[in-house]
Amino acid sequence: MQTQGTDAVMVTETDGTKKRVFSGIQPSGELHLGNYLGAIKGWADRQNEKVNFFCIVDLHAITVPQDPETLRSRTRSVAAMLLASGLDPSRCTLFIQSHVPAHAEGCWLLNCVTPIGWLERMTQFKDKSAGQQRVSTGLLDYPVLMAADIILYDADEVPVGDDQKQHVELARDIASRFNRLYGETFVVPEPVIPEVGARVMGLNDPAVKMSKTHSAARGHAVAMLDEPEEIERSFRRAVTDSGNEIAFSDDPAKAGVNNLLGIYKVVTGRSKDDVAWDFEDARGYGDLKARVAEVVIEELRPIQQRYHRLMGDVGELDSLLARGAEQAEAVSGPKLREVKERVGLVLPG
Ligand code: ATP
Ligand code: LTN
Repeated sequence: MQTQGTDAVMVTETDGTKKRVFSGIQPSGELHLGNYLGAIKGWADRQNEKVNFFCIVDLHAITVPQDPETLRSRTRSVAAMLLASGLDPSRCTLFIQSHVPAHAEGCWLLNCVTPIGWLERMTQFKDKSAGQQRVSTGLLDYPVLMAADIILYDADEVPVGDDQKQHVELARDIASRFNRLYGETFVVPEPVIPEVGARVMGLNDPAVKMSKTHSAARGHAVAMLDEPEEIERSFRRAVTDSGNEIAFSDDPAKAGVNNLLGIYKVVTGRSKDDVAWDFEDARGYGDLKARVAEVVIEELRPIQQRYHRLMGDVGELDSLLARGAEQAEAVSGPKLREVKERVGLVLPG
């Protein structure tokens, strides 16, 4: 497939000085504040500095059972939410993973150089397969597909929450192994983990990361589309401790307050010291919770408005995603051909 139009060239071209960034998000549930603060906001904020590829990883989502219609509508909904959160198609390539066949094909080629023991050791595989009656081969292979996503674009940096660091390290191992076996082919990527916001914890249990998987539990997550009253209620119910000290802390007993301060810090973009100043006059945890809820509501309000506008024109959304897939194909397609050549496949004439 050829890249068409000037837009496509502008966002994928690199003069060699700008780093390439690749990241992905699963359309496996309703997006929440953890996804936004730990991933999406950072992607949007840094679009100008790098050459960016952002992928909605539907092939990863189906490694566990999904209802087909729900998956389809969530995939579009995630795309709209990413755009509403500030991803700008003129400054990044946003696309759906299954629209670019190089990802699945690349995964197969990389499978053939990946020792199975590397996959059996992955903590996400152990967590997601524990206690399940049926575990798909896809779930075990998940990190190899993720490695293909990243290294087919010669990504230098992979911004992710700290839960995904092990997968990026595996992508590094796979890239290095392929390079050793077949000669220099791939850039070895680095994970980039935001310091605060890397792990937003559940409001109902600050020992567990906020996740789509647990979103159904009452008071666990703030969904990106929650109404202001719902957001206030979730923060009001947030689990804290029996003390009254409002300070950042590594003490597990203070994890609830630490989480609330971390959320406030990332949303407002202030330093830790400034956050401490902001709460000097706070009247207890009730006040802390109300103020955090307020900044979150104000952050989400314009995003929600833009989201509803985008979802009102699915045709336009689909054509944006089609353009993204063309741009992605223009980069990953030639890389895939190089990989095939290196391993000894006959390329179609
Ligand atoms: P699941 O429950 O299906 O694993 P998830 O909510 O963890 O989903 P992902 O699709 O796995 O979300 O993650 C998308 C991005 O959001 C990743 O970069 C991930 O690291 C980040 N992320 C997810 N949850 C959090 C969180 N609680 N805090 C910070 N970042 C997060
Ligand atoms: N496994 C990641 C999603 C993901 C991804 C990627 C992230 C799939 N492919 C490539 C970064 C780069 C997750 O669940 N957050």
